[in-house]
Amino acid sequence: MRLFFALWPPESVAQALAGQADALVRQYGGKATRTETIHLTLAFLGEVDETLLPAAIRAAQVVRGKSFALTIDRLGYWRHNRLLWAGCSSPAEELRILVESLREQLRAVSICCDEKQRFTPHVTLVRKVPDWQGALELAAVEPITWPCRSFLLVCSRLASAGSEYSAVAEFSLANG
Ligand code: 2AM
Repeated sequence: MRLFFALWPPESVAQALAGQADALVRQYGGKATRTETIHLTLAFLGEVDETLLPAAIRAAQVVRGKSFALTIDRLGYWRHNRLLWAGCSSPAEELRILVESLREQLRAVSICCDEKQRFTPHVTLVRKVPDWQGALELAAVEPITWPCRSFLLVCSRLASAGSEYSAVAEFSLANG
């Protein structure tokens, strides 16, 4: 099964981000992320044998993260995978601690996650942007506040309409 840990936005935040995605598609083309699949990946495990699922859940239960709020206030473009994304000009420190702690706990039970690249918190809004030569840093956006009180372990399946995600487990973040 294909697994990843992610923050999932409350409905109002998902709607606001979907509005951004639609505006970007009108301007640049590409394929907007469906509202119900908008998320921020914390750790991507990839294809994992089902027998490792209990260990992945236990690893996340050990993480003692604190709740926090993200301010989504910038847009970026990655040319290598033709993604337009939304992110934070100053991500909450609690997010960095959460990701480090989660990855450490996963390593402790020998579950690998993609750590080759530096963690850049991002929400993919548009995929398959057609040959765009524009700037990689886009204009700032009206800030969206995203309260984060839990994170999810998510299973991803490829369907005809794109990836379908289902939550496998939810992990609370303590009040800050
Ligand atoms: P993306 O939005 O930047 O494509 C489910 O596929 C989630 O895992 C997506 O948020 C995706 O990030 C992320 N993901 C997919 N492949 C990945 C990889 N090799 N390394 C890190 N994250 C990945």
